[in-house]
Order: sequence, then structure tokens, then C-alpha cells
Amino acid sequence: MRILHTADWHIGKIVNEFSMFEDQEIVLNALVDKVKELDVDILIMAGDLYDRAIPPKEAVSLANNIFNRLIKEAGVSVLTIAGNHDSNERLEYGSELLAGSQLYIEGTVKKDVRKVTIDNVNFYLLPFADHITIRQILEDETIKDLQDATRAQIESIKAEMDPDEVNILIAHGYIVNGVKESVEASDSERPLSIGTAEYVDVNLFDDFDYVALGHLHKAQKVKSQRVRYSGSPLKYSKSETRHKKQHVLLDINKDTFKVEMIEVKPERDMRVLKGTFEDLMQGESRDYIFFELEDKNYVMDAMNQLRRRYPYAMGLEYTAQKTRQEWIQNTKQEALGKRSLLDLFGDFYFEYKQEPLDDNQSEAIQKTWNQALKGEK
Ligand SMILES: [Mn+2]
Repeated sequence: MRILHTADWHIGKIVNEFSMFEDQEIVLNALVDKVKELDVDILIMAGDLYDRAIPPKEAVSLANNIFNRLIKEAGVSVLTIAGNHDSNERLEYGSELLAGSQLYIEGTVKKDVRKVTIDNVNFYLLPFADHITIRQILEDETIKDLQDATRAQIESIKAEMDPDEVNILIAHGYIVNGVKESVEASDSERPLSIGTAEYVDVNLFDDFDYVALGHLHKAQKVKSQRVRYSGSPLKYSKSETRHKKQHVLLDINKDTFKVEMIEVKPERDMRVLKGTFEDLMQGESRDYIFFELEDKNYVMDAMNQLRRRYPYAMGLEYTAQKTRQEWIQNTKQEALGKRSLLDLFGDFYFEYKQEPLDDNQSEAIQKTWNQALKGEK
């Protein structure tokens, strides 16, 4: 069976006041073309279909068009779950009827995890919900966080699961291998819980043949090749500029397992450009750009001027200024009192001008200071 795993479309997302809609339209239509070209059987979308619980109308139309094309034109079955950005109930609208047309949408958490079997492969659909909701649905007072909630859900799946069949889990969450540093997060992922840990340990999933994950926007595996985040198809924050966006192509049977990454080519890339204002004004680009200006002094109206050459400029930061501010912070410490005035002034001068005091300047300052101490004019 050939499966394409994707997630975190976040249709309708706005990044730094730029709507990503056009980019999403292009990338998702290209995804349908790819699905046709690669003769895929099943498409998995592992949550965060929309960016908001009440998505704008264009977003709903686009999702509708893409699902239509996938099923009617590309002939695949589509399996999707709600992520933490989706409204569980709204996403589930029409779900029972749509299942008759190969569109399997699981929006809300049920006491029994939904299982869909297609060509002898079992898919378990685990939409995202917070641990309090899951505790109420499962009527299990021992559930204190997302880890407990997920463990209870997985145990109920495993009670019925036949390990001789191919079993695939679709889930949305923050899955880690022991420690949170085992995976890489981005700035565009909203926290999954407030006050309790949002992490779920990957070892809970050992018995599945594949786990298709959504939530983290960077494509990555967790511990094994069989537990994967496909990542988002587009970059949605400055922290994602180094990502290589991709879909996961999976060939799976009981005795075969092959994963391949399908690169996503966006209409506009999102990247960081470093340099002085003057240098950057020599270039131009229609990508989404985050500027890191190396100028020592502020440039009047820099962003508006840059936008003439970079119409999709998203942000601007003065990196030299930032260092100076950090320096001011650091020197507020008690260390200040332990250094001579000349040393302190030397540090300040260096941070400001990015060059050290020369001998004449040092001498002049020392002399002025000495005179001040003596009260001379
Ligand atoms: Mn998410």
C-alpha cells in the first residue's frame, strides 16, 4: 500500500500580516498532482487542517476543493483528524456521510478510538483534545495529563489490535523520545496545554507499524523511522526558514517498509537576509524575507525602503543593536563596580562603534577623569 503522509496545512494562516492563502492554494494543488503522479492509495492529513477554530470562508472552500480533487480526480482515500488549531465538532460535520465517499474525518474524541480498515490495513484515528476532555470521555479519573490520556487511548486500541495485521496510528501531539530536546519545535506551534506537560513519550507507540504525526512543523522522525512528523508543507515562522518542507511517501505491507521524502516547492520561499541596509538595497527578491540589519545605527524608514525591493518583507531586526542591548543588560550586574572607569568607557565605546579606543583617546579620557576627580576645570 502506498501512503502519502502530510499534516499542519493551517489553511487561512496569516504570518506577520501576510495571508498564506495563495501559497497554500498552490502547494496543495501541487500535492494533488503529486498524488496522481505517484499513484498513491491513501492520503493522511494528521491534523491542523485549518489555522483557526472558525476558519475564513476561503479556507473552507480551499479545503473542500482539495478533498474533492484528491478523491474524485486522484482516486485516493483521505484520512484526517482534528489538530489543536481545529474545532473538533466543526471539522467532524458530515463525517459519517462522507465516509461513504472515502473521506474519513475524525474530529471529536470517542470512548472507542475510530478504526478504519482499507485493503487489510488498519488505521486508528486519534484527534487532538486536551487531557480534561479525554478524562471525561473515558471516565478515567487517573488521567492527569496528555501522557496519561494518550496511554489510556493506546491501551484501548491494543486490547483489540491484531499484531499480525498492518496497524497505523494517526495522531496530533508533541511526541518526544524521553526528553523534549529529542525533537525540534518551531515558533508557530501553539502550546497544547497550560499548567501540565504537553509531551507524550514515543515508547507508547511501539506496537504500531507506522505512526503518522502532526503538530511539529519540522519534518522529523521520533526515535524510529516508523514514527514521523511530516511537518507543515510551508514555512510559517522565522524559526522555520532553515526547514526543508516535505511530504512523507510510505510503501508499507507487513513485510515491506520504505519511506521517501517528497520535497515541497513553494511559490515563494521564506528566508533570512543578513547585511547592512546599503548592501541589502542592492538586491531584490519576491520571497518572504526576515531582515537582520548589521548597521550600527538605526536607518530612517528602513522597512518601507526595503519593501520597494522586497515586497514580501516580513520583519526587520538590528542585530548590532541587539548585541548592544544585551551588553547594557549584562553590565547592570555587580561586575560594574569592580572595573575601572576607563575600562567601562572602553567597553561602551567598543559596543557602540565596534572599534576599540586608541591610545590618544584613552589618554584624553583618563586625563578628563582625573581632572574631574580633583574638581579642576
Ligand atoms: Mn498543532
